[in-house]
Amino acid sequence: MKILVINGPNLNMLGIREPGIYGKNTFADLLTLLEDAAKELGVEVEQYQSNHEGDIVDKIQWAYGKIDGIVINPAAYTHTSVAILDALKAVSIPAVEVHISDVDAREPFRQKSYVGMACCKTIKGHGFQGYREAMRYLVEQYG
Ligand code: CA2
Repeated sequence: MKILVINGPNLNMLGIREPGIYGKNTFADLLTLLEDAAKELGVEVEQYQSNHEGDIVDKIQWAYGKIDGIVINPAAYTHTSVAILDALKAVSIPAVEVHISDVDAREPFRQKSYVGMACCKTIKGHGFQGYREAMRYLVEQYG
C-alpha cells in the first residue's frame, strides 16, 4: 500500500513558533514519525508539503492511479478551500484529515472544514500521533 501525506501552509514552520498550540517538535521530527509509522505498518509513504493551494491540488491529481490512501493536514486551507475538496472528490482516493491541534476548541472559523467533506475520517487534537493513527486507519480499512 502507498500512502501520500500532504501538509499545507506553514506546517514546515513547526517547532519554530507557537509551541503552546502545536508542540515543540519540528517538521523534520514529523517526517521521521511518518517514516517510522510506515515501517511499523509495512507500507510505503511519500510526504509532500506546500504553502500553495494550486500545488496541493496538482499533487492530489498526480496521486490518481499511483496512491492508495491520503493523509492530509490542509492547515489554513481546511477552512477555505473548495478547490482541495473538489480535487479529493475527483480522484476518489480514501483520505483522512488530520489536525495537530483541537480545532473545535479554538476560534469559530476553525470549526468549519471544507476538505473534511471529502474525507472518510478526521483526527484532531492528537498532536503528531494523529498522523500515525490516520495511516493505521487507512491500512486497516483499505490496505
Ligand atoms: O491543528 C492543525 O493541524 C491546523 O491544521 C494547523 C493550521 C491551522 O490553520 C488549522 O486551523 C489547524 C496552522 C498551521 C500553522 O503552523 C504553524 C507552525 C508554526 C508556527 C505557526 C504556525
